[in-house]
Amino acid sequence: MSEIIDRIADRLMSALDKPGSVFLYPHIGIDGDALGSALALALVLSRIGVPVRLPLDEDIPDRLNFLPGLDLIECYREDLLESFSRDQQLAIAIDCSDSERVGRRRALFDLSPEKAALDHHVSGGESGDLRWIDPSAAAAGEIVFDLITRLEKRAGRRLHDETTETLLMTAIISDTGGFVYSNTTARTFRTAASLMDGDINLRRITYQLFDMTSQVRMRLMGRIFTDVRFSHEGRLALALVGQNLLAEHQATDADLEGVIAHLRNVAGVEVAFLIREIDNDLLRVNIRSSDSFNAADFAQNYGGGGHPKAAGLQLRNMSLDDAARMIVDKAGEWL
Ligand SMILES: [Mn+2]
Repeated sequence: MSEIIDRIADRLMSALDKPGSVFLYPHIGIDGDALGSALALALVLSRIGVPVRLPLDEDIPDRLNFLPGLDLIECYREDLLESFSRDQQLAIAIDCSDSERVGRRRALFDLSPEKAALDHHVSGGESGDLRWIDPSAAAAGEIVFDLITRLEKRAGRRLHDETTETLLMTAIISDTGGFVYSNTTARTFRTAASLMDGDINLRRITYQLFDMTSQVRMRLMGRIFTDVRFSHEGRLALALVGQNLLAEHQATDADLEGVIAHLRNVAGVEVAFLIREIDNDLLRVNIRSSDSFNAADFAQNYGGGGHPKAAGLQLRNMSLDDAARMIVDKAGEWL
């Protein structure tokens, strides 16, 4: 199947002789893998001389603000559609496989005369032509690393430097939780080992991605954790976050990141729920579980979805307390 990635490398080399630029589309809700992979590829392409553009329509999360190469990003707005589109010869979805996950950039992506994808999600669909979907890769960063290796052969010179190595290492560390998730393979370590031959500040990356917190976040977590409800002999954990709690702490949704993982990590807990009040008639429920509880199936009963161990759903016209009671009852039946 690696001939597809060779074909993508050939197509990128041929971009040198064609009018217009190659546009890169990391997915929305951008994370370390999507952004690190897109920036690394953008830098390498510009090093070869291929005109490349990286339009984004969201802010970079604080955690990723340390990444090198952020100046390559262009702010995309809908009123720029025509001028951007005129310059586009090839659109590449990165860490996603089609226009579904590119948000407001979708119209621009769909207008591209040619499309490609570099993705590792199982839901990415079939590989083909310029679509390389490789679910055995732990991160899109592994795929981009392979692609850059092929571009180096064609260009006849080294294209990596400290910057691209840091970016791809960030991508891989981000999606493997620092080489601890079950998606981590021997190939992940081989790729990481090659990247480590360069000059990478590993601790900086892991601090930024996982350990860095804020005073706001710390106090907010303290409040949430104090009021966690455990039930069913400690097999179920549930936390509630009302609108006023975030307001009181001048916190945002982003400050809730990681809360549910802590709940799930409590010994004996098989399923954890975080119910967040979005507004007066909308609640968002996040679910994390162990093997014994299929979170995706549970969520589907309420029109939600996700993965077996991480899923979500929304509830309308229900108070936080009513929702808590219902979830505890229904999930209790499942346990
Ligand atoms: Mn990814």
